[in-house]
Amino acid sequence: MQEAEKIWMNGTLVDWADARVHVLSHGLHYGSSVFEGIRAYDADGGTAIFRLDDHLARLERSAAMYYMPLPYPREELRAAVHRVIAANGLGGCYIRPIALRGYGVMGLFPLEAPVDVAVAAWEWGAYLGEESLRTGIRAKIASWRRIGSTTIPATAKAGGQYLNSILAKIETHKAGYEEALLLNEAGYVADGSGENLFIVRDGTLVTPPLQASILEGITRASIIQLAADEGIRVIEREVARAELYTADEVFVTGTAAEVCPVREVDDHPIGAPGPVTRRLQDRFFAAVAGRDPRSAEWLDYVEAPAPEPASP
Ligand code: PPE
Repeated sequence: MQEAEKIWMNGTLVDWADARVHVLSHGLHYGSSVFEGIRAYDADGGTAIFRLDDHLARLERSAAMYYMPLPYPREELRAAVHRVIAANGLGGCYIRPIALRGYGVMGLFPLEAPVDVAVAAWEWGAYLGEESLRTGIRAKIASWRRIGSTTIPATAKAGGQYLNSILAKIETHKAGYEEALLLNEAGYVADGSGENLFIVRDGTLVTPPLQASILEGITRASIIQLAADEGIRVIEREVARAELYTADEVFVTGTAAEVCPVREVDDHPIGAPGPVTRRLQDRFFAAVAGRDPRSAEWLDYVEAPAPEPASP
């Protein structure tokens, strides 16, 4: 990974190499952490963080789901994100806030463990490969099913649940594909290992609903809004596996993956990237780059760091 210099950890900026936790931290053993992925973009007018407040709200909901008190209020975490970007002199970057059950207790009852919070940021280019956004990716349905919501709530973004995505990702990577798509326990399409999914059928955008065991993606919500704005009909409904093979277009969305066309599913070619995907990609990338006043409220501009006091 591309290292930066400083990480915000439990209230202060520390050197990248010093942002450590104890090997007996609860979160490491049992996956008891919650996290976010946020992007900032080199926008007209400075470095712009995309939907920061929505990401921090989701972090709070994820923590609440696991009875984890976040020791820092939203305003402080918001300031931490700004501080990390400014201190590292970053423009476009990926931001990873994480809260984990820390060191102090073992065993499955976690409520006595302290909660550690960190915010890191670094440069992270195209998640699914340099060419992916232009030419699309090859995806395969994994044999592993998405964890059902009666097992682990899909709407909370918690560390442990990613073991499910990791198995799916390794399996499809070994088979030579760029991304794994997962079906839910009922056999309908849920999402990608780290993205939500959309198909286009006869000009209508279709995406699995929250009940399909998906993460409530912020990029997904943005695309739904942009599509509605473009006059494109959007339906949230169950999607059958075979619909992917005959769809006019398929694309995936996520903070890391952005808006990425899928050009093949299970070796069925799909005409990618199609006109609807292109239109929504254009709207999305204009919005994140501060080139569309209609989406201005989605951006938080990073204030330049305060100048160092002059030494006497
Ligand atoms: N589904 C899953 C399973 C998922 O992990 C993500 C984000 C999404 C949907 C899209 O959500 P949103 O980012 O709010 O639009 N995946 C994050 C982690 C990626 C990683 O490799 O780490 C991300 O994109 O930041």
